Amino acid sequence: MSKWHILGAGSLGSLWAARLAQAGLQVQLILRTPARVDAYVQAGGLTLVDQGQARLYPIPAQPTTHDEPIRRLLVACKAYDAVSAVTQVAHRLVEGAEIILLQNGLGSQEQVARSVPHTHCIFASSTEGAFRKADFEVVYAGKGHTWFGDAQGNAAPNWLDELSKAGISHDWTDNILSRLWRKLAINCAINPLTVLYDCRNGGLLDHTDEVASLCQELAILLHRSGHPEAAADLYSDVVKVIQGTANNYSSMYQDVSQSRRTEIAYLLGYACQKIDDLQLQLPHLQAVHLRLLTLLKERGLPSH
Ligand code: NAD
Ligand code: KPL
Repeated sequence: MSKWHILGAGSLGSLWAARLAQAGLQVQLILRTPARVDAYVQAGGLTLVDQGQARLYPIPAQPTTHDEPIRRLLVACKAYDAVSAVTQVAHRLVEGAEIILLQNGLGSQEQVARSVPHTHCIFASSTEGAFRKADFEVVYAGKGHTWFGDAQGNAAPNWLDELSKAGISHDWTDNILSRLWRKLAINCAINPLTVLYDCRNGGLLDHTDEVASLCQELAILLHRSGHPEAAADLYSDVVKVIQGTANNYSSMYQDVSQSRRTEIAYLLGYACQKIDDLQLQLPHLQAVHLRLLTLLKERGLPSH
């Protein structure tokens, strides 16, 4: 049984680490620097708050500079940090090591796969919800599901059984890119508008014409990008997500309101780059992208 090395002890990384450790699996956290490891040791481990109950998990942690070889790596950084984080441990990855990429959106997965060609990358698309309450303390906010797949068409790995043992709801798909595109499209139809209208997801029910125009253009983009199945019933699904999460603030809204860097380059930015590459004219998407970039600039936040 390979050890689970987890790169990044933020929201999702901690959620995964705690559940795998609880199932008796070998877990090793990898933190940015020796100073972060010292702070982690001071905290006594990771705390996961699930249904109001806090539990401490004293999972071992090591810095990226450690020399232990890595056979299985779960990358739990933001999309914009994924390549640089993986590069920091590239020398530790054995030939054929498995890398599981939890990043939202598209673009970072290909960047990572290109940067470590001696490994085998598996992409994931997750609807789990977790947020950081404090350093090394994470709240499990909403149970979701994670899809895994191999864009190169390789068969499902045998560690999926370990996820079942850890109670991590999942499935394998032969078309992970289509799943990632579908989630990207849903995020592109909701997240930027919540920032621009300064509202919860439910506030978009007052702007359904604009949501519908974005969905129409996203469906064209999905078809032209080779993922027509990801376009099916997009608008009705987006409205269901808006209604089902009406009281929530989108992840992009939360990032902007807390002056944190967003993952825009891997969501709407990725979609607009694809529109340019395909020489399409999808004016609503392009206009929302520009409005969002302007807003980020005004707030002093990066556009990438
Ligand atoms: P997060 O910011 O809570 O955690 C990222 C962690 O990575 C941080 O602790 C950061 O310090 C660490 N990190 C960055 N660079 C590093 C490096 N070089 N070495 C070691 N650690 C490093 O982010 P998150 O919310 O867990 O999101 C991770 C990814 O999962 C994102 O792409 C996000 O969109 C996606 N996602 C998150 C959720 C969620 O509910 N949080 C749900 C679905 C998908
Ligand atoms: O995934 C989301 C996000 O906020 O990033 C949605 C589905 C829009 C829910 O808020």
